[in-house]
Amino acid sequence: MFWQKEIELLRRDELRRLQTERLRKTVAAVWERVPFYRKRFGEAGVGPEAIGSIEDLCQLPFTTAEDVRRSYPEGLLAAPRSEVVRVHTSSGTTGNPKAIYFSRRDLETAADVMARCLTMTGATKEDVLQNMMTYGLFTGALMMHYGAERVGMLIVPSGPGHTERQVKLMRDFRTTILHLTPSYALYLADYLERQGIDPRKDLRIRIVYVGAEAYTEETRARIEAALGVDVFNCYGLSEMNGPGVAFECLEKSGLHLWEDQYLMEIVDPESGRPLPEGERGELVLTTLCREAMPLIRYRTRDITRILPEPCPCGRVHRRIERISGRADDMLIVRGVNFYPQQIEQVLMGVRGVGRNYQILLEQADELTVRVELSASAFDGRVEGLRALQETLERAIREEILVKPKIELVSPGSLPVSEGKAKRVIDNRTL
Ligand code: DLL
Repeated sequence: MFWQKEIELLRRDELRRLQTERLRKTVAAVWERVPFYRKRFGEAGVGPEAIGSIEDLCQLPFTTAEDVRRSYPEGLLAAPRSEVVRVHTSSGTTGNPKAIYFSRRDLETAADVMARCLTMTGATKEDVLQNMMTYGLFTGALMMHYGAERVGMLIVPSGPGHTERQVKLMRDFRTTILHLTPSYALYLADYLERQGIDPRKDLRIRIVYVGAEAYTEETRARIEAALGVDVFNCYGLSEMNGPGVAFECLEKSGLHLWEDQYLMEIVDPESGRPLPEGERGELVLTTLCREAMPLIRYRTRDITRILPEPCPCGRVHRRIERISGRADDMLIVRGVNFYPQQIEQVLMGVRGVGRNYQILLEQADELTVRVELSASAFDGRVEGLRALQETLERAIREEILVKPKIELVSPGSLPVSEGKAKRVIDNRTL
């Protein structure tokens, strides 16, 4: 099903023409109205006249998260304040958050793009969406909310947490779709199992939208199996409208990135050098339609690759692979580099492992992985647990080339956060 069929099925040459026109307009707008960009372009020795086609994009300088953070609280506004109707913030690990502004038209466009995503997965106005993301400065809940409203769904704006109440709401309002983080989805699955609630019989959920955190295919498989639903991956970031920048279609094999809205590039995360299509690197995005706060060549720090093959669903917008992690999240232990998701991938594929884990880094580069047991493994005998411990030690060492210490803990005993999961605790001092 399509929401904006004429755009979703645009021919590639038509899409290119549209992108070129929008890019030139965006570059001219930031040159004229954003002192930050005029200065940056000047330093790089380029101006709007240098941008004749999308191939010329690489002449423009990058924008980094630090650039956006430094512009707080005014933001990199390209519209008069009187034309701006919303601000969202995205908190970094340190210092000021990033302030992202939207005009009325920006919000309208974002709602339509989100409606495209939802319709693409088979959702209709008959659905009831329980929005379990955080409402507020975070874009996660509100942008989904407006998209679902545009489709005409009944929305239950429950926000996260209070799992007992969530289940009551699901029952009372006959919820068919959930929107939540993967870590909360795992927790919910665990909670239902502990309460003896069978989601297939007792609830009506058929679709789950999961995003805001990196997670693995193994985690998706677990959520689908536990809840008896289809899980679709939703990617986005506040700097680009929040959720719905890229979304999976019914094929569930890569996420269509809406190329009429964003120009994508993949660059080497170290050097910033553009990489050939198909190679894995850092995703860089340029907004094509934003009025209030356009961003040029924004370094997302997210690692992925473009899947160049056409999608059987017919949409021309190219797909990206599931985000495998953030360049900033890479861990270095005893001189070896790896991403936390590599550990998750191993854990979620092993029977006996429950639904939550924590990675601890201590002095002397000691790596400990705390793993919740599944309910059935927890009731098992000690010998079984020792074997499980050895299996995990071996499998993780094979994957990341560092031998971890495995601590098995009881189901539900590790902390669950209401927002994004915090799974890595690094107690090493430099
Ligand atoms: O997390 C927007 C969002 C909300 C996306 C709800 C999807 C669903 P920020 O707080 O600005 O915005 O964080 C953006 O989260 O750069 C990625 O590192 C990570 N991220 C978001 N979605 C995914 C995903 C929202 N599906 C940052 N897979 C991004 C992996 C994701 N990482």
